Order: sequence, then C-alpha cells, then structure tokens
Amino acid sequence: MKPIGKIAASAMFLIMTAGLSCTVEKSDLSKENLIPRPVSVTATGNYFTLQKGSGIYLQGNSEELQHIGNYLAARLKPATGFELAVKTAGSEAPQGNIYLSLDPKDSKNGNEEYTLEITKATVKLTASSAEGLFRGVQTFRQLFPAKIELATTQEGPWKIASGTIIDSPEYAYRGFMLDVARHFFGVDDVKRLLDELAYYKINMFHFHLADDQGWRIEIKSWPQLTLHGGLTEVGGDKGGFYTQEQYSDIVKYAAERYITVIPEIDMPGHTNAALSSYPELNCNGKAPDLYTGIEVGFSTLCTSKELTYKFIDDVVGELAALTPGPYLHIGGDESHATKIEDYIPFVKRVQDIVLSHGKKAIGWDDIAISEMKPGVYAQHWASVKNAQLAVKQGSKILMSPAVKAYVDMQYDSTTTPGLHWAAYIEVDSAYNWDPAKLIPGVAKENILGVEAALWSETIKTMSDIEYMVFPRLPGYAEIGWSPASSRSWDEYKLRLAAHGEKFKALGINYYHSPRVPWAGDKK
Ligand code: IFG
Repeated sequence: MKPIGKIAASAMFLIMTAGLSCTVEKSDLSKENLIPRPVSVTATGNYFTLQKGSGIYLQGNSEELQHIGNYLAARLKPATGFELAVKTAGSEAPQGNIYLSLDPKDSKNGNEEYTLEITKATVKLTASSAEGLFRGVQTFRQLFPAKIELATTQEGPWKIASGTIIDSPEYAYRGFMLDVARHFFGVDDVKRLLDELAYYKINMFHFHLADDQGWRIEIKSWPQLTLHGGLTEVGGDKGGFYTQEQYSDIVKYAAERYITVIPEIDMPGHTNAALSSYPELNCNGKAPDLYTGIEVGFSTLCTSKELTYKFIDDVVGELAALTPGPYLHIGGDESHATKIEDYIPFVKRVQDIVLSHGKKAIGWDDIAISEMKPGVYAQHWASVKNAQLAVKQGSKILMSPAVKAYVDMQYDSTTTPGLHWAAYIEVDSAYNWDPAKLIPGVAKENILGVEAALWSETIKTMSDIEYMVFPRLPGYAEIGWSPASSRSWDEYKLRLAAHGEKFKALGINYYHSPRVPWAGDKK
C-alpha cells in the first residue's frame, strides 16, 4: 500500500475509534423510576452533571425561593460533599447550574404544577407557586442515583438524564394520618415521618391527637387533659404529649415542606382520656379511669351539658390559633355510646364552633347522619352509605377506605405489628384501586383527595411506623397525584422496586414485599 494510503488508512482508523470512544451512552428520562409518575416526560438523551462548582440560582428573590434553594442545597450536600451556593440569578446563565424560578401565572392545575427542564448545560425548575417548586425539587432528587440520599460523602459522578417534565397533581389533597393517641410518638419521629412524606409529594398531615387512651396536645385552659390524660397509652406504658410550643414546631417543620397540618380532636366518642381528666365533663360527674386497652365505642362526651360546649369551644379555639391550615378534624366516628338523637345536634353544634374559629371542619363519614354544613368534608373509612349520604348533602369526600388505605392493616397473616379487621393489604392491593371508581355515587368531582391512615394500637416505634407505611405509601402518593388512566400495577411495581435502594439510603425500615421485584434481589 502506498505510504500516503497508509496514512489515510490510519487517519481513518483514528477517526473511527475516536468517534466510537466519544459516543456517550444515551440517557432516557422517560425510563427513570419516578414516584408519583409525572404527567408528561420528554427525553432528550443527554446528561446533566452536577459539579462541585454548580450553583443554585434563584430567579426572583422571595424568601420562599431562598428557602427552597437552601432546602435543595442541604439535601444534595451530604452525599455529594458539594457546598452548592444559593444565589439570586443575574442575567448570565453560567453552565452547570440549577435555576429555580417562580412564574406566578393563574395556573389551571391548582398551585402545585411545575416544569423541570434538564439539558447538558443547565437544570431549570419553574413553577407558578413555591409549593409547586417544592414538589419539583422532590422529582429532581429522585432522578439522581439512590446514593444521593445517603448521609455520607459518596463517589460521583452525579449525572441525571436530560429532557423535560411537565407535572401537576390529580387531587389537591394527598394526605397521611398518624394516630399519636393509642401510642405516643415524639417530635423527632413526627419530623422524620414528615420528611419521608414530603419525598413523595404528600401535602396534608392529619394528626389524630386525642382518643380514649390519651390526650396529646396541651390545652392551657384545660391543663389536666395532658397532665392526667397524657399519662399513659395502649399497654400502660408512659404516654406523653406535645406542649403547644412543640406542636408549633411540628407545624412549622411541616409548613417548610409545604405540608398542611390538620389536627383532630375526636368527639363525642373516643373521649375517655378527656372524661378521665375532668369529672365535670361526665354526665354522672364521675371521672372514669385512664384506659389502656384497644376497645372502641364505649365513651361519649355529655352532649346535654352546656359545659361540654364551652370545653369544645376552648379546645377548638386554642388549637385553631396554633394551626395555620384551613381544616380542623372533629372526628365523630364510632359514637356508639351517644344516642343518635343527641349525636345529630351535637355534630351540628360542633361544626358551628369550628366555623366560629375560622376553620373548616372535616369529620369521619359518620357525621353524614347529621346535617353537614356547607364546606364541611366527610372522610370515608368504612360505610359506603355514609359516604353517599355526605355526597347527597353536597359534601366532598376524603377517601380513606379501611380496606385499601388503613396502613395499620397487616400485609398478610404473618405481619407483626398490625391488625386485620378490615383486610390484609399487600402492596399490590394498596395500589390497585381508583378512588373515583370505588363507591357508586362518589365520582371524581365529589372527591377532595386520598389519605392513608396509620392507627397506632399495635404500632410502638418509628421502625414499626416505617414497616407499615413503606412500601405502601408511595402507591397512595401516586393514586393522589397521577392520572388513574396512566396507572398499572405491572408497570408501577418496577418503579417501586427501584425505590427499594432509595428506602435503604434514607434508612427506612420497609417491608420487603414478595410482590415487588426488588432491585437488590436480582438473582
Ligand atoms: N376504627 C377506628 C380507629 C381505630 C381503627 C383501627 C376509625 C375512623 C379502627 N375509627 O377508623 O379509632 O381503632 O384500625
């Protein structure tokens, strides 16, 4: 071969190999394991790489933007070791940075919509409200490898797939309820749970603060409620309670994660702790003993005494003043010790008391047998009839069907802890339902949203909480956020399987359901 030919041949070879060696493998944003599944994802095949020198640029300088920028920097720091500067963006758009911007237009999808645009050069997260921006930050976090959630510095690179995500929720109310009355949980446990809920875009935290076994929130005008009523819990261990300062600390922590706290004072039933604290609250003037069992339906406030309504007004007044959110939950369930002719006027009067303190009332759907005032919501848990009654009264329904959404239900007969009076609820069963198709006469337009509930008769520790809540919670979050038409267990279970690594990185004690092909289990 002539020398020039040789040179041409080797040049050709070099170009070929060079060409081969610098073809970066293509990414596919649409194959990322995001939960809840976003409404629309368009992949562009590149990668954005977070670098040591990357910054978080705020387009606008509101306090909320600053807070979200700082929150994101704090989430990314432990595993990457990067001190990401949070700055107000000028006109320049230096490469390798993240841009957060608020574009407050009158958004059609409620105020949680966001758009996440990822290119090789930059990440741009835009939303019409800070809440929407915060939800988009959770999606952004999920795009990184699971090790991003570890608390210690890890090897990079920190690459995420490029493309555009446009997202917004189906339901405005995606909730979780924690019963701290049967067993008490301290502030740190509640904050840890709030962080876990925020990761899956849950936005409502229903706090079941009082029941037969314990009163858990300090009421300054009725101090014995906690000094006596907070002394114990199911099984007779030391109970506990939140001072108003601690309650406010929890409310603030939740608000920083755009989660609204909804306090519940269950009444007229489920009130033994209050009745045991004040003899005068009892019709016979005698205070019952504190109760450490798990029966229900044996207690009732004295609906015929005026003092009862002063008590409720004082409690609701103090709680409303501590609660920035619009809702206050009045319970109303299982009032088997209250005559129906007393229950009906009682529930009407309590709704008025809540309204007089500037809050909207929510009650378990038992309250539908009374008159429900405009704007009062019913939380469906067991009675189809009550839910239909509530819709007939023009109310919206918060869907918490015990057979699907009670996460104190065992996964199967071998689960400890948990109960199974409603059903055994494995992870697939917890996901395989559509709230808008569950009850005849309760359609999507009648539904406020969905809420998973953890009753704590058998739940004693944070580890118990996490075992019962995960891996079912991401499914409820998706039911509340993503269009029902896009949901199928066979597709979802693969995304959930990939979240096993995230649960591990977050230190969550999750149930290793055999129904899920966990990534770590690959043979
Ligand atoms: N039903 C009771 C709860 C709790 C629960 C345990 C409601 C509304 C059974 N009421 O659910 O207090 O005991 O699964």
